[in-house]
Amino acid sequence: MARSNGRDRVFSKPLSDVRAFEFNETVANVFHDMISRSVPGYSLLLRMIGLYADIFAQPGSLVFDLGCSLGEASLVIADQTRNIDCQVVAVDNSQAMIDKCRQHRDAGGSIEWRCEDIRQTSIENASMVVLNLTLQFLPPAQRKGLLARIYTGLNPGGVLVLSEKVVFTDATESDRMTQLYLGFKKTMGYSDLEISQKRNALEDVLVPDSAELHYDRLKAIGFDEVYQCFRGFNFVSYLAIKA
Ligand code: GEK
Repeated sequence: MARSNGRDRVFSKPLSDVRAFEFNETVANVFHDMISRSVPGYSLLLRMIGLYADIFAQPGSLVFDLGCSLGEASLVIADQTRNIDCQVVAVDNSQAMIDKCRQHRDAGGSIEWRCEDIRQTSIENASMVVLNLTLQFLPPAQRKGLLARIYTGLNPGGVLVLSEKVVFTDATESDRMTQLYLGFKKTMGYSDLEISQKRNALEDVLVPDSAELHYDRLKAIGFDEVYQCFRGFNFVSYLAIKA
């Protein structure tokens, strides 16, 4: 698989001015390492997405990977559905990410890579939609609208996979999860400086919702079954099924 294998050192040197985080070429070049060392259970999440594709992808349908970054989930889905006549549509609004995805073309012949804002993506005839750590980057007020469009565009029996960083309403749980997540990042080789500079860069860029809000919103939109299938500290993943 064509992949960027650089080590993430984006925040390793003291920065006089920590700018808002962007998915630019510098980040795209090291993104596999960055996300693998920053999201507890990232590789398991990808395996779970493959399993869902195996169970839920329908012949003749579309499978959307919204905010695909380097296309890791898309490649897993394409591999899992290679014997099913379905089309994977992978969307990201970072040109740097999509340029790298297009290098995967040989590996994933059935993937359509689109540089597009997911708020503009028309969702229809979908058996599966993946928002793996993407919704958290949309302005909070626009999240329900996108989820509702996804629900409308899903075929009966279709699923949404929603993975997110979350915040906690209980102060004790919030402090404990922050402590554990900090510890996790250190075990993954990040320094205190890297952790704090990245946290500053993500302020107002990655705005997490609470787990309760996610669950209630998915149910309010109409999803018939909503399951939290994964949790790693302050990261969760839901499987939301349209009957
Ligand atoms: C994975 N899903 O490896 N339109 C399109 N793309 C967007 C938008 C938008 N409005 N906002 C953010 N993005 C991937 C990981 S990363 C998660 C997803 C992270 C894109 C953004 O460019 C980036 O590539 C991705 O969403 C979020 O399974 O970095 O924590």
